Amino acid sequence: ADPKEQFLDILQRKLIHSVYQPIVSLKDGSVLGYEALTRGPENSLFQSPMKLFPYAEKAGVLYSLEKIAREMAIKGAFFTQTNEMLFINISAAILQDPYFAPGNTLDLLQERGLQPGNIVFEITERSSIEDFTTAKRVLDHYRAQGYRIAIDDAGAGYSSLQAIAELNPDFIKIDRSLVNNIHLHKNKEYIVETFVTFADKLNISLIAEGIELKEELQQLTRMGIHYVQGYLLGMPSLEKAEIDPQWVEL
Ligand code: G
Ligand code: G
Ligand code: MN
Ligand code: NA
Repeated sequence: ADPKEQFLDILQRKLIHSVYQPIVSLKDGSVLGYEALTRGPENSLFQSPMKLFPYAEKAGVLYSLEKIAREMAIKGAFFTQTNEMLFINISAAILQDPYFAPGNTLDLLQERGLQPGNIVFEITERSSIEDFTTAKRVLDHYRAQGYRIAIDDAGAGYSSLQAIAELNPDFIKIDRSLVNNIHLHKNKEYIVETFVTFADKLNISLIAEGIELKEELQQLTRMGIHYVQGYLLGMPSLEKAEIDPQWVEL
């Protein structure tokens, strides 16, 4: 069918859902929470979020799609403990919109007995934020309501450490390109070391992403990373991932 028709059908009938990938504490193996990753209908042009979100942005309906994605992420999430967190990706473009995250997010949370503190909004640093002042104001506004903020894909994009510090996030997620074979590349090790020092001074929690090998996990554990995420620990899934306790005893 025509892409436009397919896309409109998805939007109108809310034909998206999230899969959830665990984020694990290296201190005790507990699950900090899950990252929600949006999926469109299976076998459609828009199954991948990399098709879905850019199409919405071009069509001028990113805000509507983001709103539905948040709704479906919250409705579909499994919470076994009240202190677990749900990490939700948001497009950088949304930060230029002062009406982002309207009251319905709060209603959805309350329906499930959850609070803004259970939600972490992930903002990628891959696309540069055009109007930094507005973005910072929007983020400060959400933090004041109790939501938490993570800078996603750190080390891969355009943000300086100064810009990251200014946004004052609760979490920094180190991009998987830095994690990939970190045990074999001294340069990657030095960059991650810098993040460890920086995060420690500013009291920010560090999450390393994209861990696939036990050598990577060993290295990151030695370096003092707080939390880890990746295929080795758990795949994005509709079901709650079981964490293998061996990984935190390395
Ligand atoms: O698992 P994966 O192929 O889902 O994700 C591909 C990309 O799509 C990642 O960069 C991820 O951050 C992004 N993404 C996944 N879900 C969402 C979402 O709900 N909103 C936005 N803005 N991006 C998402
Ligand atoms: O941009 P962001 O970090 O939100 O994107 C997350 C993306 O990374 C999703 O597409 C998710 O499916 C993918 N992902 C999660 N864990 C791993 C991993 O261990 N290896 C790789 N290659 N991708 C991963
Ligand atoms: Mn992410
Ligand atoms: Na990321």
